[in-house]
Amino acid sequence: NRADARRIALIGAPIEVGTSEPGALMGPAALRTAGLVRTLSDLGHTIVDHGDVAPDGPADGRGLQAVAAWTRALSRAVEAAFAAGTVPLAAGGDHSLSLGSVDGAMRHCAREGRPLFVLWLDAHADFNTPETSPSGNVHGMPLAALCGEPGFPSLFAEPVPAPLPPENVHLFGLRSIDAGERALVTARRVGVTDMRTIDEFGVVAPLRRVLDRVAREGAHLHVSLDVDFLDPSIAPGVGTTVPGGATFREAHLIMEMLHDSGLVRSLDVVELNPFLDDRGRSARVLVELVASLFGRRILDRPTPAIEAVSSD
Ligand code: EXY
Ligand code: MN
Ligand code: MN
Ligand code: MN
Repeated sequence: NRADARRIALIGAPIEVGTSEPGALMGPAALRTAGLVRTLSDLGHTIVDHGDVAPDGPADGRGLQAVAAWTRALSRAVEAAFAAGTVPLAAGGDHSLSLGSVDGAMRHCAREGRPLFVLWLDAHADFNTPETSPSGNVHGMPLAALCGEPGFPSLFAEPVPAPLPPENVHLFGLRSIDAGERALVTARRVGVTDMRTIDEFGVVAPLRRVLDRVAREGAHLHVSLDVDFLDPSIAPGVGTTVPGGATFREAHLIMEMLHDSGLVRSLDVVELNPFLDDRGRSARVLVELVASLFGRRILDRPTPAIEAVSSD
């Protein structure tokens, strides 16, 4: 029985109305097939699979109305998971699902009187509005909607919580951004660790700064992991691959650091498209990464501080 044993609520969110590339609705099934539940329970956690959420209202066609129906349903499921004292793990599904999971986390945090901080591991900024979006795909817009940018129809259930402060969002792994969202990300002072920064400084120093701030502010940390954060060579199963992504080792180290921080309260795994995958490879990589985030480690002892590593 591990000291850091958690109770985890797996919530499938087979959403693909936010993207123009079909297949993401198979994501939750592929993560289950790749052994997500067994892997986490073998680590000593209690994990309950709540099955897939169903949209609350008509969700035909692509676009914001359909996304709103999923958002309301997922937000409720995530809020209920928090209320039950579990860690919600939302398995997608395209990235529009984070409208629901982050909305649920915002409601939970409002009740607890704690700030919410969102770490967005993604090649993209997902900060378009209906006006700036070049594609009209809602999976490129969730952060703008969550941060209260104008131009969206009502997506959230009443009463709508106060918007997420954009300074409490950190984009990590960014390497593809549209002109309109670049202007917004800059103007709103969204935190960014782009690939240029990672190339120069690695993942450790930038992530430590983020985690230190979350700890200092006593904030609730929500992590949203988009498959396209990873390099397409290790995770081809996603509709929006961008070259030059995180290596397995970088991603793995990030997950270990997140675990060791003890700060993660909720997680999304999004954009897995099994129809585009190569014999389940991407699903398996994701399960490995989630396992590391939940405490799988090579040795059963903490990583020593560098001063303590003996030279002989
Ligand atoms: N920025 C592009 C758009 O808005 O269409 C691409 C967005 C892809 C979003 C993926 C999920 O991260
Ligand atoms: Mn994304
Ligand atoms: Mn909490
Ligand atoms: Mn992306």
